[in-house]
Amino acid sequence: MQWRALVLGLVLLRLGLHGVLWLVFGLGPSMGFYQRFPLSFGFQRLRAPDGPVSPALGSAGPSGPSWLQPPVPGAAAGRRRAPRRPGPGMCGPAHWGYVLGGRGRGPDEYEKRYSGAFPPQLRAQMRDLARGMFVFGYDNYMAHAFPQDELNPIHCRGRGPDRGDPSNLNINDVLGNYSLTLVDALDTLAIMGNSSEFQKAVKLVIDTVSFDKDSTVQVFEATIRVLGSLLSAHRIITDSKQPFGDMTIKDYDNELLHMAHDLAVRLLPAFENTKTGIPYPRVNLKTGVPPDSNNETCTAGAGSLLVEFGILSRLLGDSTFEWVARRAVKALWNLRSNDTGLLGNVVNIQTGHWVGKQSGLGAGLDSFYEYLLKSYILFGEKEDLEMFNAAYRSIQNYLRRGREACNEGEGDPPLYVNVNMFSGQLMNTWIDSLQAFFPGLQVLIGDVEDAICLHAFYYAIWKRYGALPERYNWQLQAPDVLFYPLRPELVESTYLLYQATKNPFYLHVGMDILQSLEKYTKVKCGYATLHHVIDKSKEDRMESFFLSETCKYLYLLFDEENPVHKSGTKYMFTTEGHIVSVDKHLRESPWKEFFSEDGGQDQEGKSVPRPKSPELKVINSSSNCNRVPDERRYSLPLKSIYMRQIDQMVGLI
Ligand code: DMJ
Repeated sequence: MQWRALVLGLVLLRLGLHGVLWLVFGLGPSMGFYQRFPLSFGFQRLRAPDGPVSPALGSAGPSGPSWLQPPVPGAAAGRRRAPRRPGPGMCGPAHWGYVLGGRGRGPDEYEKRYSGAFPPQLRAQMRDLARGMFVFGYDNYMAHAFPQDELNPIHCRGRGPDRGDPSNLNINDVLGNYSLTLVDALDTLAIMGNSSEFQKAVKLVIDTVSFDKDSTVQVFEATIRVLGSLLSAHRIITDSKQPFGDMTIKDYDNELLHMAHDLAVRLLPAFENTKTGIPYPRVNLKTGVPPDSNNETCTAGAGSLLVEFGILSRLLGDSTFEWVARRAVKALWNLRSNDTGLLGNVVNIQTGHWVGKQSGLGAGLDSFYEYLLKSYILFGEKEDLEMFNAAYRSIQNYLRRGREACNEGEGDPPLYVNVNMFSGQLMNTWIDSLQAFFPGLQVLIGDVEDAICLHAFYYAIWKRYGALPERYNWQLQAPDVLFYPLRPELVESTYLLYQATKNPFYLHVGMDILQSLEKYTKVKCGYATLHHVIDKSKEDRMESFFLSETCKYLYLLFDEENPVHKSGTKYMFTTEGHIVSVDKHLRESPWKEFFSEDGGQDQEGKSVPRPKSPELKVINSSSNCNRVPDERRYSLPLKSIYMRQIDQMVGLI
């Protein structure tokens, strides 16, 4: 009798205990007794670390993810809510690990791998690795390729324009016979504090580079890689504060600015004889627009010139350059769809008809969006911000698929797809590696949460291949286009997200990227384009953006004390990764009345003050999370259950 009472008592005690746990924490169903009751609290419907896929989490199964479905009309309209900024919880203890990860079993695999602090020694090691990567590529370029444009890193040779095959645009659009790699790398030398090499390189550029060349180049490429770099280096040289060390040049007489002017004048013919004001895609630096020129241009190519042209105009006090670049942006903007507000990716510059109706965030459109915002940050013209905000709304309404919030809720993670600009209907099921820049742009506007999710998707693809395929088909869970030319976009977003969140997760990501670059792309004389991200075969090409962007962002990610994010100066990166300081002189345009529709005045003729610039997250280093002792643990920026979901959706696990 006594033992029966004891058993009954124990059973009642257990029931009571489970009841309390169930009511307070929702832990009941995981315990044997309750397993038959399909209770459905939010997180219990998500997949346990080793459990089956829950329909509530979304579908990477045979029917495909929900990204195939059109967004519910108007559903995303309100998504541009007050952006959720990373709160103090970002740096707090990993409490989600208990709730979502390995309940009762300690941190799950993601937490084990990513939530630990990043020791300062490891960080310094990674910074040195990034610097070494740049130095190896740069020194080999100087030894084997200069004064040619690019380094062929496998055969240790130089490469210039393909004169034998003018239709080889992949080469000829970029290589102008103007020592491209040296010019493009100038400000990376300064950022790495290498004043002697910076001074030597600037003198070489001044003494040996000429734009009086019979080269037909793409206006966009010449602008972002060459013009932008010359302007950036000029500003570094003439900066009275010299935050990177002594980067002054003896007897400097604004030569780089004059060179930038010379180049821009040679690009100007592209803006003539065009009925829409949208420029021709290519010019010959000696003779202007070729007689057989193509009338079709991509939106990003024609509409992402304003930052460099605007800086040049404002430094010279000559409105011409900004005027033509701004006219092109407005012409494109006026051609957007009345229904969706979206732009296509290819347009005829004479008729204004859209030849390519695909609207997405990657190739053909990427930097168009980027420069609407960055032009505003730099010049403070209100209309640029208005265009950007309207574009961002259309992107959210028509391109964004998946669950509303990145870090909570059910369904597939958010993804930005390619749609028809007029109907908003899905055009294909791939995303490209260029789109990986977008989380960085979202950081600048403060939409950090969405940035975290999109970045995580691209990082999952990187983890799968050790690189980013040029196009990845999310429905097939396989690459559509297999090469990886050492692009910077994922590193760029990683760096900007780290600056915004200070979450060491992004240092782990950077280390991962750095190590796979070393492993898969390093060759005898530099770093080589991956021809095939699966078999890791290579092409003998190292594009100039590898030194100007990829190495720079990796270095900055690990160089905590760098003046770019330490000094009182605010820097912005051009689309080619060149730094420009944001200062009030660039915001003083003497010709404002020509550009601004309101002429700087309200309807009653009173002058309107310039809008304040948004606070740049990139220079906000108020958090001290990077200085915590090594044993600290951090909550992951994206809950581990969602990381797992994304890894499954790209076929990684
Ligand atoms: C670079 O030239 C620039 O980042 C540009 O905006 C896009 N393409 C390359 C890098 O991928």
